Amino acid sequence: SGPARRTLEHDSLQRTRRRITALRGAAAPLGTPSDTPQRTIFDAEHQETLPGRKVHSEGDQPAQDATVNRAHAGLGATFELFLKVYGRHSIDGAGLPLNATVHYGENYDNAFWDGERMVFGDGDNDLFLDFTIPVDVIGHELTHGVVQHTANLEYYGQSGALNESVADVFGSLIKQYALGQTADQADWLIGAGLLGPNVDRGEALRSMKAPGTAYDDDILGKDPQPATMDDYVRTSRDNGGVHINSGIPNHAFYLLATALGGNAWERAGHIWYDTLTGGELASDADFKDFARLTVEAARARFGEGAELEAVLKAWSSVGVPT
Ligand code: ASN
Ligand code: ZN
Repeated sequence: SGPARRTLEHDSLQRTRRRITALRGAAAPLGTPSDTPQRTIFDAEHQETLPGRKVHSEGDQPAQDATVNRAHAGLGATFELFLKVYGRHSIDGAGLPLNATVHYGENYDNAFWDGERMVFGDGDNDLFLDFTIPVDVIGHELTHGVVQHTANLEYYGQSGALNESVADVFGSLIKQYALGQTADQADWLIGAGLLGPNVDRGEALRSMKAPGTAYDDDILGKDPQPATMDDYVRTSRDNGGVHINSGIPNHAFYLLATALGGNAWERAGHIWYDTLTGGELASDADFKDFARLTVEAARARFGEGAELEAVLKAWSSVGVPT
């Protein structure tokens, strides 16, 4: 007995602990969420019943179904951006498992976040193709989950357009991060590759660079998005134009990111992320409230400098006061 023996026992205990740790894999301190996603993909088999049949779990071999694999990969790309760039563990910041349902409905021309999961239609192959094709659309839907767990922006009017815009901003950043594109290299389109053969004068669902120009077609008509407050659309349709007036904050982000240059997810993305998660953004915030908070976020993170100047200029260019 004595000190020598205690040391031996201690060393042996440490070795055992190290072995257990090695066997278990990543040793996260208690309470720290995992740095890897927990993804599950369900198949609605063309019904509109959720969640559908479980067809793929984390760690499984790739599926036979390319749609399932795209959903799995897109959730992974989104998880990675939020974790590696912003230090956020999944949708709720605490490692929430990510669930997605594919093949929802018959010829279903949309994708959505239902409060608990991402849901993707196959499209009708005429207007739209499979909604898992564009990674920015997957990122958009998952970001609706992040918004729900943070500012919880009400899905109506300007707060709803901000909810939509934040989903587009991070959707686009996920694509840019995955492709390693700088702000100048990015296409700033949402849903490129999604439009079917019948939308012959369109390239995407929305353009952050040039809102109002993503498509111009006999069937869908003209992309109704404004780029500035001069063209703000007052409507009761679309929850008060949430997918329409989102063009304005979308364009402000585009102007900021391209003015700063480099990787948009770094400085511009951080300012938006801080605004969304900083605890000051009210659920009924309007464009002006959001813009003011981006100014404060830029100042808090980067001080009085180029970032702050660029944020002020971006909002002023789209006609939103700060
Ligand atoms: N794809 C749309 C969206 O995520 C669905 C909707 O209108 N909520 O915004
Ligand atoms: Zn949306």
